Amino acid sequence: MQFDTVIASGQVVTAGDTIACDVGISGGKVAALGKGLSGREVIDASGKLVLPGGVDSHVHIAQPSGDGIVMADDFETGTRSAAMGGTTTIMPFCLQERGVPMREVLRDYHAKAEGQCYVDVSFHLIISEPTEQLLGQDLPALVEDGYTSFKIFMTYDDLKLNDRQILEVMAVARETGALVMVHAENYDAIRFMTEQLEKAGRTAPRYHATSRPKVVEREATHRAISLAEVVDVPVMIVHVSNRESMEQIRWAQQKGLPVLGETCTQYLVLTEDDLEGLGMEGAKYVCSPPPRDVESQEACWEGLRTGVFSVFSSDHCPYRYEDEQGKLNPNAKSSFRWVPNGIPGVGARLPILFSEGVSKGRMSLEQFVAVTAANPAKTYGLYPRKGTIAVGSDADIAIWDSDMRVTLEHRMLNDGADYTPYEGFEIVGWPVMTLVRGRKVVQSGKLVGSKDHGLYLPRNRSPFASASKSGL
Ligand code: DUC
Ligand code: ZN
Ligand code: ZN
Repeated sequence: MQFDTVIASGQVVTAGDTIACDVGISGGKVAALGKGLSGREVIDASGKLVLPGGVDSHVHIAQPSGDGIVMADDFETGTRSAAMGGTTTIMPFCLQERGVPMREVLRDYHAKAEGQCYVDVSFHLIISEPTEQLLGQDLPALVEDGYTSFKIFMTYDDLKLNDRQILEVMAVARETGALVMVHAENYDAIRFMTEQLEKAGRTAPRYHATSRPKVVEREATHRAISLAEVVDVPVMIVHVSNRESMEQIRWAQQKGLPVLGETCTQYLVLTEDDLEGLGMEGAKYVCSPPPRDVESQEACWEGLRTGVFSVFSSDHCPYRYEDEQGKLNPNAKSSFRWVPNGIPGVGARLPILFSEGVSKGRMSLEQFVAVTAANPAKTYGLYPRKGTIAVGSDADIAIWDSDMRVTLEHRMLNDGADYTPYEGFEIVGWPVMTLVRGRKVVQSGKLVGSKDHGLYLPRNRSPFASASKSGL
């Protein structure tokens, strides 16, 4: 039998195993795993690792960001950067601005994404205004249509839900089998701290981190877990930055509660000191929750290694630095409060975790695949189509050279930002080829795909969420 493509003689890694074999691809799917396969095109992967393409389940693309602020990536640049870094599926958020019906929000996002994606894309919803119409009619229908996860915020003026509203959204999630993702930081404490700092003239970017200390995250994490327990619904705590919050999740898991956790690149390799910068340079690292300290980094590694965090994401949320619509907008100098929150990372996520995790012996290859591809795909209802290399799965594959040494430069990431917070990082291990459904999208650092190849993916319900519905 002749396959369309054979990836020959590599080490094929999944979340379960590493096996020396060829991968036969036909019709964009993995059609066979075995030795001596023959194909119309043969890609020699000898000496290389053949991994499932990354699934980045937490990215922000073309998201409304407030007056005069524009996100650095649209779907073309965001998906291009994902592919450069070995990621083949991304899951951006469709943010509901208050007063706008969710269906309208979705129409806009779909229009922005249509024909502009190098990799596959699926959407979470951000709920900022849980009206009766949304809770009673729209969300149940949207879950049926494949929008099976919602993010809610416990902070930010324009997004924050109060505890009552959080309970109401969670109740709908329980009814419909959707998965709730929570941004856990205490709104009032952050406002209080921000006002105190501003009064004291402490307005530089570094005070962003001072204004949201670990305790505001730990308190909100515990509250989110408790509210989910009241409703009896699973919950995913996203972008966890430190030990205290990680330990809230571990405590809940040990109690048998269906609580999931996610951490991100910045919490493994950046610290609050990066916000010091010279002048306004610290704005490049302003994100929420903020990066913490070396002990927090250790805690996040521990959370990944021990399974407290099952998902590792980029939280790619890019704003240009030298830009009036970005980090250096006209208000930013007057206070950190006006520096848009978020940093780019969709392209750097996998190389950094590979280098810091696998190459430095902190995690196995299989663990790397689990937290970057298989678990996000499972958690959000895309598995086994995505996140593994198995017969019948989409042939989304990244071929890695585990010995390749790269000094990271922003230009390699090919996103729409004008910097990377990871500039100059010494990386060992690099994705040398990315295939999406059998088609090459990146080869040797060059974009060779086309932006109409990426598909929109409606999703199944999370197996974690459905399990709870049936009485976990
Ligand atoms: N939350 C995110 O998930 N991303 C960036 C900013 C934020 O607050
Ligand atoms: Zn968030
Ligand atoms: Zn985010």
